[in-house]
Amino acid sequence: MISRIDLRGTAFPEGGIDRDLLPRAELDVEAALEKVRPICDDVRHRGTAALIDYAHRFDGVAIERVRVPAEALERALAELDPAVRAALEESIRRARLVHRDQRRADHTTQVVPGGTVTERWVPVERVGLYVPGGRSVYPSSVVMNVVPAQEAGVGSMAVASPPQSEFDGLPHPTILAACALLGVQEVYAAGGAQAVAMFAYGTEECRPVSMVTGPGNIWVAAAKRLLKGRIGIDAEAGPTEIAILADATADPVHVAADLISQAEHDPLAASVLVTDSEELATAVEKELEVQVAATKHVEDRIRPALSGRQSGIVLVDGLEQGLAVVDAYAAEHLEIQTEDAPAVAARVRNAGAIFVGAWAPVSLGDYAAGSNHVLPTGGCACHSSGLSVQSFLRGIHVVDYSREALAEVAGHVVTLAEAEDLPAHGAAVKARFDWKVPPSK
Ligand code: HSO
Ligand code: ZN
Repeated sequence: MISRIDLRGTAFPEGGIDRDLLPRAELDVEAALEKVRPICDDVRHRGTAALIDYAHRFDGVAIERVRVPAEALERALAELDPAVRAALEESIRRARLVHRDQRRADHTTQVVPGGTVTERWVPVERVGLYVPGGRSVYPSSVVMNVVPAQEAGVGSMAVASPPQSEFDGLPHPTILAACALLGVQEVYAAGGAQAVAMFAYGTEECRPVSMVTGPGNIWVAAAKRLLKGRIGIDAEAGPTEIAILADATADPVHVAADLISQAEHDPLAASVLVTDSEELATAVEKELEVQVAATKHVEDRIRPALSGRQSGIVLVDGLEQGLAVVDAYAAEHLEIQTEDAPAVAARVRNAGAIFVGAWAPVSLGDYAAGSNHVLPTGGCACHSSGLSVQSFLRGIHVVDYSREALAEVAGHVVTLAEAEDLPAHGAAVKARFDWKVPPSK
């Protein structure tokens, strides 16, 4: 079901191995851009009327308004299964603990006597959070988007999720209940590119936002890419990925279960095992057959995901090569199931999140570790981080210099301005000293 890539005996170059040797799904967001452009323009010009038309065309529902009434949110919370409510509350509590600790304090650096630069952290004023609602209805993703925004101090927040025909054109009730539980009152029944356009341009019902975050399908990713600049966005979220670096000490039952857990998301999901143990590889292959047969979503997602060219078992000569492979792969989620897992985990450079040892499966992080599950995919973990409080803050440099402090450096400013052939820059300093610039020390 899952293919093998044997890198044993391959020479690993100094700068790391070629990423193209490793399995990975490709998502052609570029090709989707031209399709979403007219949709975004239409929402820009016709607002709510366009959103109602798209709800009909893409979601098969007739709606009269896009904003979800407050009563619908209250009802969804009242009707939420108490066990799901308790689990969501615990998930929120743990996420708050972690994200609260991410808050940054303003910091002032005294550069010279009388000259300071303060880095002031200011939350984005208003954000739009996209929550998918097609194949995937994830109230946990509401938690993972809303909690960091709230802990960053974002004052105004709106959620959009596609209208569902079986729920009278409202978003899925569990999504609504999660919003209500988190105190989010502004929710819209809008999905796809049109929802991102609603947030970016605003409509009669929805005030424009400064930033849009949250996972979504290829249309959502394309709209975010198209409207980036007008709005800030988080990293584009592609199909989910799990990589496991394991040695002979790993339990094949756990390894197989964890590979299947993320394959369950999407036929394009990637499950990659990197190991130096041929015995483990064989045991995991056998275990996958057994466990896959006993789970749900087998034919539509798990089998295609595991047998797709984005998944595989990579055999390496040892831990050093294994680390080189997982660093080159830069997985969204990386599990370390080896001897002395904390020491191995400490050596990993590239991963969205690292799960250490036998008792930290990715599913724990998906729901209730306290960590965030909106993480960089597609190799972006080599340059980007997952969603955090920091994602919703801007650092503003506040420059405060006295006359004496400016005088001390004025000569250097004038010199550099002249070197760049920008004499007016220098003049702005000279004018303050009656054009007689004090020489810099
Ligand atoms: N593993 C997904 C998040 C998720 N899992 C939501 C379950 N629900 C991407 O990190
Ligand atoms: Zn998951």
